[in-house]
Amino acid sequence: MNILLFFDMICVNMKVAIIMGSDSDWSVMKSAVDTLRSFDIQFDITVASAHRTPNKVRDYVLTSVEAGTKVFIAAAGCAAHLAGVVASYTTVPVIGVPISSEPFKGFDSLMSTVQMPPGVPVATMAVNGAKNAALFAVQILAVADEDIHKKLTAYREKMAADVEKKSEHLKELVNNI
Ligand code: RP5
Repeated sequence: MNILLFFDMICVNMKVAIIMGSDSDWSVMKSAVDTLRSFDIQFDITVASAHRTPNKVRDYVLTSVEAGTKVFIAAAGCAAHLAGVVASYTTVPVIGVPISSEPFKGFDSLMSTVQMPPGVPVATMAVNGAKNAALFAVQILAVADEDIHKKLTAYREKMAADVEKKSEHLKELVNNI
């Protein structure tokens, strides 16, 4: 793949790059996209496989770093080496999302993503943990961005308020039995 073509494809202000091993990972990864959008975080997304298209993975990572990407999210299933391979090409933080797949329900993906050798870490989320991957990316960006930090604080406050509402609702239900 031509490097210049990648420059055309990648938004200059992009903060997060999402790489999926296959388009079949999209149904899980959609929640990462939804979450990044809810924080107004610019991102790029592509399909590139550590095994099927290793050269594309390398070109995409190097071009994204050049374009200013601050965090990678790499999602893959089966023998999920994608996040580790992405991490091998950059010192930009890499968040791994092991995707659930048959016949091991994501345990294979989890082990392949989380068991990195010392020296090249991947921040591995839960199996299918796409939403937390996006939130963790937002947290990394928030360290150096006050606007994002404020949005994160508001997000946490709303989450806590929602838990309280649920608690009150449950009490009402129990009292009316
Ligand atoms: C992995 O193999 C992908 O990330 C996907 O989770 C899994 C199956 O890929 P497909 O055969 O559906 O393309 O590389």
